[in-house]
Amino acid sequence: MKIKRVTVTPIAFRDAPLLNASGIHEPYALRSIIEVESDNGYIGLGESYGDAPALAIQNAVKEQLVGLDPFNLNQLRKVVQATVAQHKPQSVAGAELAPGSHASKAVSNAYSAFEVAFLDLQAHALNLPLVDLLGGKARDEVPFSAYLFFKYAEHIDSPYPADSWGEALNEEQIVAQARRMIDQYGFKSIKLKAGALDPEHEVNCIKALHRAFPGTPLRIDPNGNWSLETAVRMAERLGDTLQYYEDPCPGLEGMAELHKRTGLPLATNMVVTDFEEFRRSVALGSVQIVLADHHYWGGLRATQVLAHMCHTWGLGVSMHSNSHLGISLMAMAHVAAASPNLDYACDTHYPWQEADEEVIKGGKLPITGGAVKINSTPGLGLELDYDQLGKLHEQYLRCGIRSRDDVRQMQRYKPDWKQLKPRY
Ligand code: GKR
Ligand code: MG
Repeated sequence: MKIKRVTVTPIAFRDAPLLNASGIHEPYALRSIIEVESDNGYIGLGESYGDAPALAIQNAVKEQLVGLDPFNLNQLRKVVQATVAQHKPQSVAGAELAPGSHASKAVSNAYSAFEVAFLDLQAHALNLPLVDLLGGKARDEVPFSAYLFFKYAEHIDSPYPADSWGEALNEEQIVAQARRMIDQYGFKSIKLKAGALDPEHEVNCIKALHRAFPGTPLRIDPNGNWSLETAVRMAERLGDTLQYYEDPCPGLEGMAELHKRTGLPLATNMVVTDFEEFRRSVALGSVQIVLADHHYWGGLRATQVLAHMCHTWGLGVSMHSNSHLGISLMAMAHVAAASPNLDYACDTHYPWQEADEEVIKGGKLPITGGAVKINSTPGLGLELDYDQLGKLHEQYLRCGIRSRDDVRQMQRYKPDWKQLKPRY
């Protein structure tokens, strides 16, 4: 079996005005949809970053994959390494919260983008679900967490009609957002994206969630936007309400000190983003839970290695997410299903994506009882809807956004706004 066609299609889909430490989401999120087709008619799918630097590398790699054996992942890695060495990518300004946009992650990002498609193709050719190529199912369904955001009711200059979630800036609105997500998807854990408003207010919102959903595991994630002193003070106010405290303050040293002073379990997708940072974190005792993400950790197999390392060092594993569609959701679910110790509910932005903007046949994937089911259809079990792909590609061409920049977007609302690290 040889690869005969590879396509990379950039797409843009509507994204809500969600607030975070770097500012606010732009009206469209970018992704790339990858198809790898073999000479005997199988197609493997992948979904990855759609920012300009990531796309440039994916496009340069794709040309070199025709003729390759889709089982030869070492060859894929060689092609990716050589291509990145030629491209010398720059980091995208204003996207610090999207670890995949860091230049240092270029090899692992691009490798992962194609590895998922190669594995999907392999699994189709073998008539097996992808999870079987990762060692088989450790669980039949993968739990995800409700992912709450402070948000405005609509984007500046109303590029399209407001989303149906409405404004969420106060306790009542955040509790209502959680209630709607739980009613609709059955989530059994809740994460609140913080670092956007006053920390005392954000902690009050966690307390309101604690009162409204007693017994539900809660997490707060200020994306390193609180100083160590603020994170300690908020920890005192939070008491034992949290399942874990995600990236409250910056840096491996800061997190280590915070853990020493509070004893709280700390999770991260910011200070441990590769195996070198993992090593330093273990030496310092910085974090107790690592949030995996196959998109920048170097694919599904590397994510399993990470999970295994966490097991070896007695750390927990959970999963990070950025705005994404169904191919990413299913890839996350398959690797989580195949990783026995990935047993915290994973993050997902999927509920924020509109029902009419999925690229896979049949529309948005179901999340029921808070979980995604792994079924036994070959590969990821997905096919592209080419009308939808065309529509979202047209939207990409029209929207004018080429790299995520939450800082610049916030400056459209507040011209004097500056990113400070940490702000509080
Ligand atoms: O989409 O605003 C967002 C998130 O803040 C995202 O950029 C982060 O990478 O979800 C992420 C996180 O858990 O830190
Ligand atoms: Mg996070």
